[in-house]
Amino acid sequence: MLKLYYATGTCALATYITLEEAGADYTAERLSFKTNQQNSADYLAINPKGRVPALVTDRGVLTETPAMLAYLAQTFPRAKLAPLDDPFDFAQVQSFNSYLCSTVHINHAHKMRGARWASEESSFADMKAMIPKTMGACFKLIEQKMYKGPWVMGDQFTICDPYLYTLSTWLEGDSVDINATPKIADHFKRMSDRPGVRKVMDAQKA
Ligand SMILES: N[C@@H](CCC(=O)N[C@@H](CS)C(=O)NCC(=O)O)C(=O)O
Repeated sequence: MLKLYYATGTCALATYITLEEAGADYTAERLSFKTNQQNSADYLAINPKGRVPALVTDRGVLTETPAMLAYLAQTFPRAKLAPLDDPFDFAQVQSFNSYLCSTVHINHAHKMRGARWASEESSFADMKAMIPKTMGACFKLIEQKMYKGPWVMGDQFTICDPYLYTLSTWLEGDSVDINATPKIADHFKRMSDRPGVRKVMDAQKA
């Protein structure tokens, strides 16, 4: 059975939702960032990066969201969560998810995790002040140039959708108005109504 390590309000939500959408048999264990559990000896033995998510499989531990999402799409092909038999289409899925991971998520991280890149208080303030601009610009680019509709990749719901939804949940806290990107606002609403998404959001609150 698969086991997901997650914390609430984090990028781990994308993998959590995808486990549901895939119909996977899994358990989920919540870590507390308040107590810095991601850096506890027990958790570092699972994921030495000290980050969530981590997915324990029967072959070993996987980290990095795009890798986990692709693994789930390939492991549960009947859920049709990616165009697995078309190398170009699959690469487009990976391209979208890589952008979320390597650019959008990193912009967001400048709010709480500035100490990764600087040590002066003034640097933190400067980084935080940039977030509405950088996150807003990323979401505009997604809306105008990347999003196909009605799902991210077009007619097929894919592993891009839970990931975009997850990062969209951060917009309000980042002072970005989701309604400035109407297609993504509509995507957010439709994702929120999916039974799997509701189940995961409720489980996170419990
Ligand atoms: N590239 C990784 C990023 C993982 C990551 O940075 N996770 C954050 C939560 S969104 C975390 O665990 N932060 C804890 C910390 O920095 O101490 C992925 O996409 O899975």
